[in-house]
Amino acid sequence: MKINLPYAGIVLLIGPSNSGKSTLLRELVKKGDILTSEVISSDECRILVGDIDFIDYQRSERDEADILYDQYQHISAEAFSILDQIIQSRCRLNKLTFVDATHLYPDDRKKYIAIARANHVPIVSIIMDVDQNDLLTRDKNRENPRGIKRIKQQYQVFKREKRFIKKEGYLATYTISNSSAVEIVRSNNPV
Ligand code: DTP
Repeated sequence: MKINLPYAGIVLLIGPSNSGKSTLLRELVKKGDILTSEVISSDECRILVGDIDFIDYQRSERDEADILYDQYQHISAEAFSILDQIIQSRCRLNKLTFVDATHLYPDDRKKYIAIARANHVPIVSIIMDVDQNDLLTRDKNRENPRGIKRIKQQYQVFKREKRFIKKEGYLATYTISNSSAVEIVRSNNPV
């Protein structure tokens, strides 16, 4: 699939855990289609501010799970605050930025549509549409599995949301399930 990208703005990856967002972006960097500095990921921002990218609170007993959940929420809030500031700066500098996070809930996506509008740059979405069974199989083989419950919850939200995404105001929306078939075409026109 050919994906046309603007010169500057935001490229929002959308998909549950294990849908291959980071893998796709890594492949594009490796092919030389995009720069490492053009990718900003919520996991990396969590590590930058809180030393971890994931806390598996769902596997703990109730009291401990509550504490771990709170910890994860605090780290995530700080991580997204940094992430959003970097995106805003990059938009002001007329740079292109790929945002690697799940963006499953409408408010998560609206925030970036608003940032793009406020900075007069376009926003494009890339939906990673992968079957639940594949998501679960990939989770089992992953170094830090996100857990069956979490993947199933995320998939339910994704299934409900995906039909609305196209109408949210993106310059273009691309749906992909196989990252190896992606061809990137970038605009050279800075206006
Ligand atoms: P998260 O939101 O949890 O960071 P993601 O970025 O959507 O997840 P990753 O690209 O990090 O997903 O991939 C998670 C795991 O799935 C990893 O072990 C690699 C595997 N994976 C990703 N894409 C594919 C694919 N196309 N085929 C097989 N396995 C894949």
